[in-house]
Amino acid sequence: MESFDVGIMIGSNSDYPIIEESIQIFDRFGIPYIITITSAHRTPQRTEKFIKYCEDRSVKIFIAAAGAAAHLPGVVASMTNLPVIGVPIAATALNGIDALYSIVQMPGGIPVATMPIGKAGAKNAAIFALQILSLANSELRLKLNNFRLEMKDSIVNQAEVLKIKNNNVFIDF
Ligand code: RP5
Repeated sequence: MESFDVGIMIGSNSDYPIIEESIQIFDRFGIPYIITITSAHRTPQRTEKFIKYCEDRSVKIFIAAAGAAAHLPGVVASMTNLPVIGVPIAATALNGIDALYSIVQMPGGIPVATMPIGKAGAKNAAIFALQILSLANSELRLKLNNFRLEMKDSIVNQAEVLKIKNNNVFIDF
């Protein structure tokens, strides 16, 4: 049977452009994932079925992204003992604050690791998942270290460019 490391759920097709940030990270790191659309409110039985499907295929972490009254991550967390990462999406007039509050305020005992609203949250959800997976995977840990170094180099390069633009008045050290 095929196996995956991460199971991803989005509440609607309209959430897909946000969760693409997670997918790009998993593709870059070569991590096998499986993704579906399922809603806590509109398709609760489908959500439960997908969790079981993933657990049977060695999934180790779930990512659930949803907007509005975003109960998907909490409902997933209620149905599994695997770690659940929640991504709030801006889908209503409340711009994601509704989803953030829905996801972050879990009752004691059923945790959801809540990420920032939107694309940064989707990206961080994937990186956080990689960090968990890297606890048992030294090769992945090395890749994550290199990823950090690339980010560091990019900031140092930005500072260098700004310094040149400002006739070296901009202070770098
Ligand atoms: C949530 O409602 C979904 O996660 C989505 O973010 C939002 C709007 O869904 P659609 O009306 O686009 O299906 O359940």
